[in-house]
Amino acid sequence: MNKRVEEAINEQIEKEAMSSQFYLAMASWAENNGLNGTAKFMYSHSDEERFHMLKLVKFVNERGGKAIIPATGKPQKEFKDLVNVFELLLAHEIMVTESINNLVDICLQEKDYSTHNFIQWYVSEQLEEEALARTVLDKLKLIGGDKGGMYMFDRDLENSAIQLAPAMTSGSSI
Ligand code: OFO
Repeated sequence: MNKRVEEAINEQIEKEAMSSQFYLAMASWAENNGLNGTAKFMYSHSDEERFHMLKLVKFVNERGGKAIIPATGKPQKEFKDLVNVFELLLAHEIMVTESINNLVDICLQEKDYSTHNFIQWYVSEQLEEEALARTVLDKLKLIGGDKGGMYMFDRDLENSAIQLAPAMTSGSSI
């Protein structure tokens, strides 16, 4: 496997692992603050990020490279409120999108067209994740501090968490 591409994918593996841990910390915070729907959504999201990481690990190893399993730093454990949680999530996803774009760029420079093809799945995934985070943030801003609105929001997120799980398994095989 092309060394430069391998290194870039290993960096991406680390970012997906960081994403998984970050969303797990958000899930735990939400659970401790009575936001069970949000917690469920974040637990599913964390699992999804782990799936993204595993898919890359297997791809590198199957192509004759060596996937490096990263240690990740401790994610923050306190958040101001739900708006803060989703603002951080969106900022994180924007960073991940930039990283995926950089990976696409490296594949093209190295003329690694099969990896380029494989990475397109991540390009679409990032589009969806950023759009979802923006939609959620818009909703939260509309609700403002309204308690009834927050209750409904948390319940709605619980339902979207239920929808995330099948997409994770049917989207693409590892
Ligand atoms: Fe892996 O998609 Fe978010 O980070």
